[in-house]
Amino acid sequence: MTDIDIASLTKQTESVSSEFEKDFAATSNDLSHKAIEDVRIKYLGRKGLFTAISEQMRSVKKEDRPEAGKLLNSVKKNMESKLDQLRTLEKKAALTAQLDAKAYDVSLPVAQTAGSLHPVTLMRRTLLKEFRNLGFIVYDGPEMDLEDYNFSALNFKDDHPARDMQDTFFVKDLEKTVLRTHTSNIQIHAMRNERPPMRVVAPGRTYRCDSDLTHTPMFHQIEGFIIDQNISMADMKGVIDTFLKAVFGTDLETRLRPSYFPFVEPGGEVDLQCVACRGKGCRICSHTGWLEIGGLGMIHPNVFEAVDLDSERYTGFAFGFGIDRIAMLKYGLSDLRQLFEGDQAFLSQFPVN
Ligand code: FA5
Repeated sequence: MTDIDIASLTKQTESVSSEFEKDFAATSNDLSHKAIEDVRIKYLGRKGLFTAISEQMRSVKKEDRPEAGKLLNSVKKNMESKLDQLRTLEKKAALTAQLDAKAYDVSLPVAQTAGSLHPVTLMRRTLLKEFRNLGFIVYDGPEMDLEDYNFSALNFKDDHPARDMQDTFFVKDLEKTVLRTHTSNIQIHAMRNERPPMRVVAPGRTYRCDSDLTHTPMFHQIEGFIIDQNISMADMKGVIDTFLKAVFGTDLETRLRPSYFPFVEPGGEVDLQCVACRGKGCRICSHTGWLEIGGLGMIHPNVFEAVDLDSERYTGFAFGFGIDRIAMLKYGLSDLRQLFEGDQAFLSQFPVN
């Protein structure tokens, strides 16, 4: 094979580069994923024009090789960076087209758009109405709280995995402070402020490092508990059955199964039949036919001790349900994250009140 000198290699790359620049300009004016891919394949593909030149490297005269290497590298870098530019332009154009297709007329008079309530607001109101009917008072409390309220007083040991950075948002520069991972912190606030008999519900925002079809990093829970003398699991089952029937009627099956939470003993979880597949098993319910909506149980004596209540004298039960999950099931949503995308077309399907 005859040796190739640097002059001949330079000539070839100039010719291919100039053709590439023409294709680059033409594709910039007519962007599509396919057009960009075609340019890439034409030059950098297995049988591409640039690839063919770089394959001649083996035949370049030994003394010309360092210079030839430099030349080919810089041509290739230029091509790759221009292809990246085209990809960015294509993404921008797609986004603009998407926004244009959903253009809102911001000059429309307010009276013509009735507005609607967010599904989570609708569900929170439904739940609060039912619990008020059952004699509960509504309590509020901090979303950013001390670990003591969120974990320690609730009988979470220091090495409990929920305290891990992977699950919990810790507040930077504020020692022992977290975004509450559940509304159970309200149990401690309420029990330290009031004395039994108590019948409390507390809805609110909660936070965890979580995101998939049935989890969002910010979500809503409703906590509830009753403390008095002689409160039993039968009372707990009565309250839970009543509120589930009020929300879902007899439409969906529910089940109660044992589970562990450090602040209750015994503890359990409530599952609702998956609305999407009616219990057959699908992607949304991880093929189990059920979706978990919350936890519950009899309040642990260690919790009473942490708030100076006599656990010989008082008993109680507590529960914590995901409001968004209940809304998801009630309104038949296939992805919980829809609730927080702010899509007006989705939100306007819900009633005004
Ligand atoms: C708790 O948070 C307990 N505090 C519940 C409890 C209260 C148990 C009182 C006993 C007594 P859990 O981690 O399972 O439990 O969450 C409760 C519910 O919140 C879940 O069933 C689910 O409906 C909802 N939930 C949890 N994480 C998310 C999330 N990332 N996105 C949306 N909903 C969630």
